[in-house]
Amino acid sequence: MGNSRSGALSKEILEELRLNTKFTEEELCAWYQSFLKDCPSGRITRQEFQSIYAKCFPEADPKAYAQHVFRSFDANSDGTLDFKEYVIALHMTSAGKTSQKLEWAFSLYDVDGNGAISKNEVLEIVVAIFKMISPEDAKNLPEDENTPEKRTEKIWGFFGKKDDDKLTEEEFIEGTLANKEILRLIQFEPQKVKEKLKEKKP
Ligand SMILES: [Ca+2]
Ligand SMILES: [Ca+2]
Repeated sequence: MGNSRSGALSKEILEELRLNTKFTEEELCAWYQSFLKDCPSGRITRQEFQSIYAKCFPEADPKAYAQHVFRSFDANSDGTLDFKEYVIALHMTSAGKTSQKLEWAFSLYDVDGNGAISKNEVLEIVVAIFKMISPEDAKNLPEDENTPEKRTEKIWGFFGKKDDDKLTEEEFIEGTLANKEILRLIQFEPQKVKEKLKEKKP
């Protein structure tokens, strides 16, 4: 950790990031320098993360969604995002393979982190997603998915689960890969946020 203060990435972290993402050593080092400029502490706090979302969605209420995304990125649950968590998160949600994106989606939906998704957890995330949808776009949603409750019913129905059933990670990923409709319903593509976060790249 001493290394991060001197402005260089430790060899271990660099190597791990190089193996797990498509970024080169040069890219990662340059990126780290600009990350430190924006976050001199080397960490993004929950509040900072939320304010990025708030700037991107001034018309919406992105607080709940930002909280859930932050939780899913904070791999060691210490309440901050360090450079490694930040790079892996960006890689998984933008450049990663579909299976990596779905692994991330699973962790987003597994709100209590117990390794399974309940119908209530689906509802909790869908409610957060709905707060991000502008009233204009909400008007155009199909009748059977224009409230969080209806959309949750539809998602849960696709998985063929009873109300008290749980979804394992495997079921979640297989179901989503097999059915494009589920994929469409579970996601909110925060394109603007991704662009905003990527601006930190050199
Ligand atoms: Ca962390
Ligand atoms: Ca759970």
